[in-house]
Amino acid sequence: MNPKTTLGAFALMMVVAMGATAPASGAETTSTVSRLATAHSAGTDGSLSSGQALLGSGNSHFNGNPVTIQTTNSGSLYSLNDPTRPALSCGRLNGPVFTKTSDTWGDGTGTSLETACVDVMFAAQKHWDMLRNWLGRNGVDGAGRSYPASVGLNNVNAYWDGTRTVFGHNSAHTKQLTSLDVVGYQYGLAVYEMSGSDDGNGAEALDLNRSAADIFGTLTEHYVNHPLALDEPDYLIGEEVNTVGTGPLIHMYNPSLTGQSNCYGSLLPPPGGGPQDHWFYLLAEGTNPPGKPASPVCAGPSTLVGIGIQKAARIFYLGIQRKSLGWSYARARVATMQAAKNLYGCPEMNATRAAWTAIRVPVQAGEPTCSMPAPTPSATPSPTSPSGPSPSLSGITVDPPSARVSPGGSTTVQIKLSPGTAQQVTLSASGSPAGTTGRHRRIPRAGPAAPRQAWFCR
Ligand SMILES: [Ca+2]
Ligand SMILES: [Ca+2]
Repeated sequence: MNPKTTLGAFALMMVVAMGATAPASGAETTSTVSRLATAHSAGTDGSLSSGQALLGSGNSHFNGNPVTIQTTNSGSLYSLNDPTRPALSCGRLNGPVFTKTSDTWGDGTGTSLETACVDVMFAAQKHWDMLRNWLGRNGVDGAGRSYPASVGLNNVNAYWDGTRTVFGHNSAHTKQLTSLDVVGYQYGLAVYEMSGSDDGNGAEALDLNRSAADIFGTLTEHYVNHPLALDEPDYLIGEEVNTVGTGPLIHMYNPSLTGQSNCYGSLLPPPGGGPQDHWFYLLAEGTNPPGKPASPVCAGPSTLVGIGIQKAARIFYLGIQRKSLGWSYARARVATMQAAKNLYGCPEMNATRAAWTAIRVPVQAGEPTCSMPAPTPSATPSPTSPSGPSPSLSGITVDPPSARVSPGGSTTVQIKLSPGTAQQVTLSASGSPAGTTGRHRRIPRAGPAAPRQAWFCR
């Protein structure tokens, strides 16, 4: 492969490991691999082996009526299988995927499990689209696949078990826990698990994991962008389902409102994710966003200006691609600052740093600065292999400098020129280990934050 691209913005280099049993040379095999291979075996994900992709009509409980969901037709039956997002399906817990002779689903009530699956399919499909359109990720697992969902858990709970998402009901038995943020949360746990590498079970790692799910749930809600009459975007978790009868479980702009920590250094068991939730809000929205809740700071300057949720999302997402054993708030600070610098530049990196400081994660040794090297117009980069060294060409950065790829999975590195440079650069992939392929594509730089919507001004 020897394509050319002009890197006026930035490009993504994706390295894909082929096969399910032969790890790429230099790549590490993780426990995730066997689980993925099992989940993807024929028949275990509930998907039909063949069928025609359709747009079904759903009567949802949380997302309006009608909603369009992707379904499958096979013979005389329609089913809640999504052939365009492989392995995504929905059925009763320990039962089959829902099927029927018409492609109209649900009755809009909070107690109907078929309706719950309408909401799950809608939310999971939008979550997938958000991953693709905002973050450049190919599916929940990063390799073009999702996971089945089950509804009807007879418990006030919802969870991701490593092979599927499962949804129960609220304490009043009036609603299923299938709102946009709860579904985005559960599939977000899957995305987080399959980003970077295993982060262990340390208290900070668990806290950051919980928060990452909050962020993915919130991103799903913002991507869908429902009007106020429905499940409008916010930085609350569980506000629509009223899980235990006390309203939202998390207020990301002020986690202390539900007993979580606002600040690093005072993590409260069990892991609640409060500090990173708070960081994300401060980065995206700042301390006093018009029409949105104010957010306090724990340290540093009292006023922060947000950079918008899509930029914050991409910085967060690129940061977690560096996740590894012993993941911590300190390492998340460094990783996201590097991500912000590579994706956007100094203003965004400074905003990322300010948000960490504001939740009391202190300055770390080796964190990036903004003294960018002078560009070299004639430079030609040599993109990294997944385990290769970081290129150090003047004016060109590759992030992350290395990554490991599970068999069947992929990783993405970003290649960016210093601001102010626009030049013809030849990308080539060479020295790839056996069983891997490399490809690159150009993606547009994210534009300015979307205009504030009227329904935020309440
Ligand atoms: Ca909402
Ligand atoms: Ca919400």
